[in-house]
Amino acid sequence: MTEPGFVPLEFHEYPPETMQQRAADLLAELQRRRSVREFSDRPVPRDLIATCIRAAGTAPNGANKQPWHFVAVSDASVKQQIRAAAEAEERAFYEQRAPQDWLDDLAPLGTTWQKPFLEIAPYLIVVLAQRFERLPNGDTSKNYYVQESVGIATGMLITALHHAGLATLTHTPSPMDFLGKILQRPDNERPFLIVVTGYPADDAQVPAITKKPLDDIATFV
Ligand code: IYR
Repeated sequence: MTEPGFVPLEFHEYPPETMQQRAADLLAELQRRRSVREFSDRPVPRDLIATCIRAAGTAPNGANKQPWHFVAVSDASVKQQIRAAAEAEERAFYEQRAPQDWLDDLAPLGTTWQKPFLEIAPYLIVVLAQRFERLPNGDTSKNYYVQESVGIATGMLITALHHAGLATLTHTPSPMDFLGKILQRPDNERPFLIVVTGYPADDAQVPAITKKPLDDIATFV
């Protein structure tokens, strides 16, 4: 491969007060983000989803391999298949597999095996992690820090969708191999999670839970 070389950094410097204001504004916006489980079926423009996926694709990642793929599902029959397969796994989880302490931890969230939002929400963005890359000549090429890279990209996707004015839910049916099959994804990809997105239902409610204070989550040395 030819070396891409180097270009000057495009860096925006702000006055210190502006920096503080920008940080506080973003904090306030992110504090309004909640995981939503009651969605409206109101449509969302495909271009909006595409722009948010492009934002996710700017994430820092191992050796710039960009080891992710996003499948934005709006097709009703594909959503129906995903719901049916996810509910089968979730039912086994809630009724058999989950240890009691896990169920106790989930109780305040009010979750059950039923996932109607998988059909109601206009978009299910399935995030897939590419464990390695398949080159056009059939060779494989290594990817690095795949979980970290895809996790960061997913965080940026959720932030972009929230910033654009959409509600999201990170949904992790387990196991979720069925997603690769339904979506006919290649064997180098593993489903990472589903970002359910759309407008919230008019009467949507969220659990009365809070975030830890700064002192609990940060230490300055
Ligand atoms: N995947 C299940 C269970 C679940 C697990 C955790 I950890 C959560 O924070 C929420 C749900 C489900 O989606 O219901």
